[in-house]
Amino acid sequence: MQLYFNPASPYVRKVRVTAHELGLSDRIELITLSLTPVSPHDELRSRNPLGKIPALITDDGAVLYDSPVVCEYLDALAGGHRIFPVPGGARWTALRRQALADGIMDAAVLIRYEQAVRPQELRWQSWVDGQFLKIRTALDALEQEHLESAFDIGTISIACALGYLDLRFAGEGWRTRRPRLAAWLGAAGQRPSLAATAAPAA
Ligand code: 99T
Repeated sequence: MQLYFNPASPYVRKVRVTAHELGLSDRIELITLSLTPVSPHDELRSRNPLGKIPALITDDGAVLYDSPVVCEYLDALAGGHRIFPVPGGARWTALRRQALADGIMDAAVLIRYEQAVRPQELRWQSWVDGQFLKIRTALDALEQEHLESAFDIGTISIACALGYLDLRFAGEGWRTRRPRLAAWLGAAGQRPSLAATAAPAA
C-alpha cells in the first residue's frame, strides 16, 4: 500500500497510528508531499479529486480517502473491530469522538492556512476567533470525558488533534485549565504508535 503523507498532517497521523496499532505499518510506503489549497499537488489530485491527504493506494490499486475511511479500511484489513468497535454504545462514542477531534483539526487547519498562507491584507481576525472558539469549546467538552477506558478510533483522533495543537499553536496553552485532558495525553503519548508518529517540531 502507498500513503500520501506529510508529517505535519494530523489526519495522516490518525492513519499511521491506526496502522501501527494494527501491525500494518510495514505494509505502507509513505509518499511525502507538501501542499496547501493554493499550492495543489497534481499527482495527488489525479488520485483524490479533492487534492487532500491522507489518500491510500491499496494493494488492489484502489484509492481511498479521507482519514475516517482509510482508518476503517485498515481495521477491516486487520480482521475488523479492533480500532472501530462493534455496533453498540462503544462504537457510537468512538465515532462521535472521532467527529469531535476531526472538527478540532478542521478548525485548526483553517486557522493555519489563514495565518500562514493567506496574504496579510486579506486576513479576517473575527473568522479566526470563530474557529478558535470551536476548538476551545471542544477541548472543554473533552476535559469532561473519561478517555482512559478506550484506545480506539475516537481516542486516536483526539490524541492526533491535541498533537496538532501542540505543533502549530503551542502558544495557545490548551493544557491550562484542562489538567485531566493534559494528563491523559501525557500517558497515551507513551504508546509506541503515538511516539513513532509525532511530528518533528515546526
Ligand atoms: O486542503 C487542501 O487543499 C490540502 N490540505 C490537506 O490535504 C489537509 C492536510 S493537513 N488534509 C485535510 O484537510 C484532510 C481532511 C479530511 N477530512 C480527512 O482526511 O479526514 C495539513 C496541516 C498543516 O500543514 O499544518
